[in-house]
Amino acid sequence: MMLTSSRTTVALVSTALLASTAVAQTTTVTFDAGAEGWVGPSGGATTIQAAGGNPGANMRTVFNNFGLTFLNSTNAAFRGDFTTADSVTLSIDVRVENLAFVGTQVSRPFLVELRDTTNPPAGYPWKSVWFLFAPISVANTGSWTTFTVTFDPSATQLPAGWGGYGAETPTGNPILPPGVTFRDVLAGVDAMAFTTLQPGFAFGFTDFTLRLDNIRVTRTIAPILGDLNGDGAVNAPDLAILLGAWGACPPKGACPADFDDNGAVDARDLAVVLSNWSG
Ligand SMILES: [Ca+2]
Ligand SMILES: [Ca+2]
Ligand SMILES: [Ca+2]
Repeated sequence: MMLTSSRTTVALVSTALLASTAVAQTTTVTFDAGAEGWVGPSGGATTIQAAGGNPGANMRTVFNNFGLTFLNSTNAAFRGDFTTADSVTLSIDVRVENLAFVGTQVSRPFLVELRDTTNPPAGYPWKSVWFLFAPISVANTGSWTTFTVTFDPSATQLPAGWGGYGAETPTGNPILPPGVTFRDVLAGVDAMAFTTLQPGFAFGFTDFTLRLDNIRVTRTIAPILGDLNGDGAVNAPDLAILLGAWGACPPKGACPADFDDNGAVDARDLAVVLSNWSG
């Protein structure tokens, strides 16, 4: 039997804050359902292997070049507008079997890059923001290693550990184009890449054999006070839930609409919904 869709789970995470909930949507590419849009470097030998992953199926590439890039420009989970989430977490499992330069084992940078290919700056194929993980090598990541980064997609400044691409300083360091913020790029991501090609650096021909598994994106939406059905808006359906629960609500804490936890759904809770009304 073929699995045909991404493994998408919606987790409801309770918070202690006034009975509201945060919603986290996670997509994980385990390679059990194929590549799900992930492609290896052109010219390399990239295959989906049924075994040897973390666990099971995985993507394996054997490649000789300056560096290698795995790209996804088609799977909606890994592109689009990330700024609709309050927090985003990206992660990937890597295992290096061989990473050699002229016969000697070496390390290479490893980064995740979020590319906006729409209206690229003059002289550049895209503008992007990228986060540098620890270097990969047989010594560092010869067994399965998970790399993870969590960020606020609405940040205007580059968060710690992030770089930009699409322009450069007078000394040749890659930066975001003038007037383009972290958030601007995150609002229109056309492709996500995991790559060894760190912007601003040049590398010699390198022999790579490595495996990838569990490429994951989690988008978390913070709780909104007054949103009783968890749809991200405070409006008529929430008012209906509140009115339907109107009155005494023992025991204390049993009613989500009792925002102030005073043992009754009453005018004070109605005021919370009305004051957070988003329509
Ligand atoms: Ca797997
Ligand atoms: Ca709602
Ligand atoms: Ca109350």
